[in-house]
Amino acid sequence: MQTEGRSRHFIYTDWILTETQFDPDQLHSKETVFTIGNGYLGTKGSFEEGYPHALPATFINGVYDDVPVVYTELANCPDWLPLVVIVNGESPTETLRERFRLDQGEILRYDRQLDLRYGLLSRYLRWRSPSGKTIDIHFERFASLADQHVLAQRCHLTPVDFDGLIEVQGSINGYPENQGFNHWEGLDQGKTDQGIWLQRRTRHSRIELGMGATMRISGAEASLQVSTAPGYPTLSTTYLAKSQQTVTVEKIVTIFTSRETETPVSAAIEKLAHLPDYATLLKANQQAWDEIWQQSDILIEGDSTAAFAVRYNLFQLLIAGARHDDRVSIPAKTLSGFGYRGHIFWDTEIFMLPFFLFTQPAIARNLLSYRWHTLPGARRKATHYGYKGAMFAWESADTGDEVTPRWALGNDFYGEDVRIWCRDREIHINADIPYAAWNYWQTTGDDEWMQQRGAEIILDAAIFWGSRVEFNSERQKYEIRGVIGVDEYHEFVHNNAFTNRMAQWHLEKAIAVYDWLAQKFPERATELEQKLKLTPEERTHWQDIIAKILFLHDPSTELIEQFEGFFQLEDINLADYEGRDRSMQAILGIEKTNKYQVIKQPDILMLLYLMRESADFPYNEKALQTNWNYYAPRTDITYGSSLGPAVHAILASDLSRSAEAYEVFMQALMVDLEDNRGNTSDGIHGATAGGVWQAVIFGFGGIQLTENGPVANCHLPDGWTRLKFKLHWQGKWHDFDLHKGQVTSLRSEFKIQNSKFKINYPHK
Ligand code: IFM
Repeated sequence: MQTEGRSRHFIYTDWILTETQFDPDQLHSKETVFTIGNGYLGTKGSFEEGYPHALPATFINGVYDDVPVVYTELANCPDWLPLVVIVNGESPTETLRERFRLDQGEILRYDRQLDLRYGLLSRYLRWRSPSGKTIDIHFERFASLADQHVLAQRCHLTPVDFDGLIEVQGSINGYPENQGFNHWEGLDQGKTDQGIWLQRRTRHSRIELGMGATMRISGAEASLQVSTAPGYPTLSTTYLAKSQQTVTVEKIVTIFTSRETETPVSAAIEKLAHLPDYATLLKANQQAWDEIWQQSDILIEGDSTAAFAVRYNLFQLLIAGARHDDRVSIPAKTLSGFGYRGHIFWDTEIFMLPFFLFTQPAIARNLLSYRWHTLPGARRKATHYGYKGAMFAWESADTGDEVTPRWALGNDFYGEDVRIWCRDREIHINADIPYAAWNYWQTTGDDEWMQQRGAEIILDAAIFWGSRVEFNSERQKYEIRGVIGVDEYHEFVHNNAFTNRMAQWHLEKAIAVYDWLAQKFPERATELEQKLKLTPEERTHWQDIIAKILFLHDPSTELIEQFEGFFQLEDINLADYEGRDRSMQAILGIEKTNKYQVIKQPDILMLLYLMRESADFPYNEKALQTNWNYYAPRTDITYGSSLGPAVHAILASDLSRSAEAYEVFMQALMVDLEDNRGNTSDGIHGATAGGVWQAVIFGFGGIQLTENGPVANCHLPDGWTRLKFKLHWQGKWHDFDLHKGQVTSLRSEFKIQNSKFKINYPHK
């Protein structure tokens, strides 16, 4: 049975998002929402025919090029979308040529649909031209999941009330821009028997790109013309259209870069020559998507908006995760926008990765291997700052060198520029990446990856901590001073509990990995000892840090101080600011915010969440309750970071605060569909999408990982009657089909008695 939800902007059915009205004011956010892709590239939902101020964009993962201030960015690639329809007069001599576009004439029907099941974007239009000719136009496009180098478009054209000439032009636009900056230099272009091709190269990184395009027409007699306007090769066809008769135009595009082949243009031309028709390509694409959804789908019954929107968030992750490339990761804004310039943050490992880990482990492995490939950059960063080992970039791109901009430029003529300190101080990422690598290993049992790649990540990043901590002889404690924690509202703090505990946890695991390696793969252990200059003294040093690192924790109440002096800061009652539409930092300013107990995103609570599977400090029921009571009311959850709401949803759910959990969950869930932070035009919030998956699985599904596999202890929100999904764990699929109040894992039939707080991953 199909269910339907509605919002201000959309109709949601199980798999299909429908927009029934075009609103030019939302042009850019909707370009993001209707992004399609296949893990190799992402293409925004811009219109085939163009629109004033539109920002069409296609990002191929890994295709970075230099740019001032932010160092490097994903280069917007030549646009494969242009498909222009021109309604001519009744004879070739008649001069009236009316180009279909939505800012002219009259829109009599408009439906834009994204079918998540197959990654298919379509538009159904009835348009009356300024001179009164009415035509039905149905566009369709997909980026093939079956073959990542193939992109396909189809257009059905049916004149409603006229006979006459119709011209269709399909082009590749070789002049794409990144906010006014063109990364491409033209190398060559041409035509073949099959169509047109274009060769471009990025200006600095010198990545070559080859594209080919062909067009086919059915339902009318027509020939193809080729025009090779510089940088804008075009195929066009003109036919005599008859009222009520449908003609179909297909445009197929192939695309390669020198990241995959030495001869991208030849590869594109060669592939084009051997491709079947659109319908066959579509079928292969559908089969590929069927397989993906079999593993990754979540079925929700009883809440049609959530049912669709959860799938929407998963879809956005699935089209961003590389299947065939382990040298790329997923940028914070996925492959769907210019925001953060395609840079990669902890968002990937901590928020997005778990979804892949439990449903598409091969993609998880690729994402983590990206960090292994970028270790040389992380080592350069450590050396630059005077530390040892690997210091992962806060913002990373192709090489792993730090690419966080030093300054954010002020908008107003006389305002100050803002120094961005995250590159220097937000170092918790150095434990977040090893945390993800360890969890990958524990969840998959992939010893091969661990010994070849994971161990090097974990050990070299641990060496960094060994050189970064400072021993305070008065306190007889190790400290980590001068950091930014997860809560970025406080920019220079000492002994942030999240950073200290994650570093400690990391060192514990580094020792476990080191010992495991020495026992199971002694040659690799020796190799790494030599390469990383890893000595027995270093191991002893790690043990000492583990034993003596400082935590500001009151064991009688379990309250943890977020960092030294946090409790002395001026307190704040966020309720006094009710009705605001901005973050507290925007209201108070950076300086003043630093002085208040107001938090941008869960920090202590994030730590409790990440440590929930660990038997020891600081996760226990009392700690969760106490710290929730203290920190949740001081967190700028709605206007601070978009990473916060999903985490609050999970913890609120654990604390049986169901209504609250659902409320914040919906903030995360609808962040892009409803553009509830007003910045969807910058791209999809990838971390939020990953957080949504975790909130459903670990929050509402109550999944815990026991020695016998994942077990559910669900607490479904009101209205949810069913929650169904599967998880891959230790080489087996575990199916869950949950109904309110149920405690079960279908496959393992394993029941638990409230053992939530004492569960360990199986140790190697
Ligand atoms: O990584 C996040 C950070 O935690 C909060 N600011 C935005 C970044 C990118 O999403």
